[in-house]
Amino acid sequence: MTASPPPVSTDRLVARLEALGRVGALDGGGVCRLALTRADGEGRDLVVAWMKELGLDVAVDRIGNIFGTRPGSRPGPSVMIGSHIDTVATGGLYDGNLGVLAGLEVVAALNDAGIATERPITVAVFTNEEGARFQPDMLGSLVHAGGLDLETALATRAVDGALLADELTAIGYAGGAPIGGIEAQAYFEYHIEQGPVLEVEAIEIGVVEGVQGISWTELTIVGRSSHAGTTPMRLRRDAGLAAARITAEVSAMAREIGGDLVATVGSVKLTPNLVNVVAARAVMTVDLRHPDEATLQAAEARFAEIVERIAAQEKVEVARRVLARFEPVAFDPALIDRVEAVAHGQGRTTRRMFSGAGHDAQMLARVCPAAMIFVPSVDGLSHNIREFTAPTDLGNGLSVLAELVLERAGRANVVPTASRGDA
Ligand code: HGY
Ligand code: MN
Ligand code: MN
Repeated sequence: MTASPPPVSTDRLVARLEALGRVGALDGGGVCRLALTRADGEGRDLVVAWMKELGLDVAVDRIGNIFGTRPGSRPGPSVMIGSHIDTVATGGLYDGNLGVLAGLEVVAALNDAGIATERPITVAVFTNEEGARFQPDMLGSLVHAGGLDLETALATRAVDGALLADELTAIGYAGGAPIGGIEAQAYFEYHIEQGPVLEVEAIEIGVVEGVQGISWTELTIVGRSSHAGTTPMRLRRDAGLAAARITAEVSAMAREIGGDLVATVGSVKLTPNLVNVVAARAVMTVDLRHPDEATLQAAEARFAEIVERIAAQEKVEVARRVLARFEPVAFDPALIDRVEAVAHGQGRTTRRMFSGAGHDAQMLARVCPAAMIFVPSVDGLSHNIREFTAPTDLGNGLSVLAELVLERAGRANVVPTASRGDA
């Protein structure tokens, strides 16, 4: 049975995406709202203000997750719509923001149409989904789902040395609500694909079956600084060379194993990082991902062998620190079927797919049925200031989300005191 959704407004969604995109806007386009920075705090303030305008009950938990709840006609677990508004340093308007602001748009449309629901509806903003400043990624939703204890999370150090607890307090989001206090009966996350598949295949809606496994490792390579001009190659203990060789071999490994395996060295910091000094130290990150856990473990074993061999050859010491390790996650089959059926009911083309990116939905899947809706990314780009999804595509996913949420929350007979939903 479909629950014909209230008329949602893509224009109002785009207006909110653009308004939020002005917070932390980069010269030349794009957004930088790294988790728990002042810009993230300002973005949170804007979203909370919109939540209050929509008449939502706002709660902030102790890891800074924000929950805006529209009461239902009967108490009980919420139908939760969530994502994140923190970005990478070269972020776009849509990654994460779309899922949160589409949730607000669903609420606004219900308010405008005077539709009450039986179940409460909660729009959630999870802390530090990106993992760019604090690791692991999806930290806030992981704590919410009971996968990381609060004290450990609060004690996390940022890549810039700041303490997570201090940063949370500094932006005013060290909330008092208990972790996991708002229970979800189901969780929907609407997100851009961030890859090329939907665009290349000209498909409108991605029906996401799950998220691939993620393995993040930090290597600290210690060699010995020496003079670039006087030190013969055979006498060097060059941390920079070791990092470069590991980078090249990990990438070659991914290409050799092939299939869906991806390997990325996104960060390399050399010390002293000077033109005429053989690097004493290199701190680098390696991101490995694959949809199959056994294949990911095999890649990790190969990665460890590469590091050991190169360390011996270059006479450097290497320390490893796991930054994140999540096994592949499968979403709820019944909910996946509903995403597909609702999209088809609205005349949309679909294809089932695994997510290459991590998402808060993979953590919520630990505590309730979860599913995701994807829409195309132009040129498959994300984590890039040119990230773009056309308004038509934004509207397609928004309508599917609205119908799924109303179906799950159930229409109630009472007419709530609606508030205007203007952006
Ligand atoms: O890294 C990821 O997949 C996500 O953007 N945190
Ligand atoms: Mn995201
Ligand atoms: Mn992201």
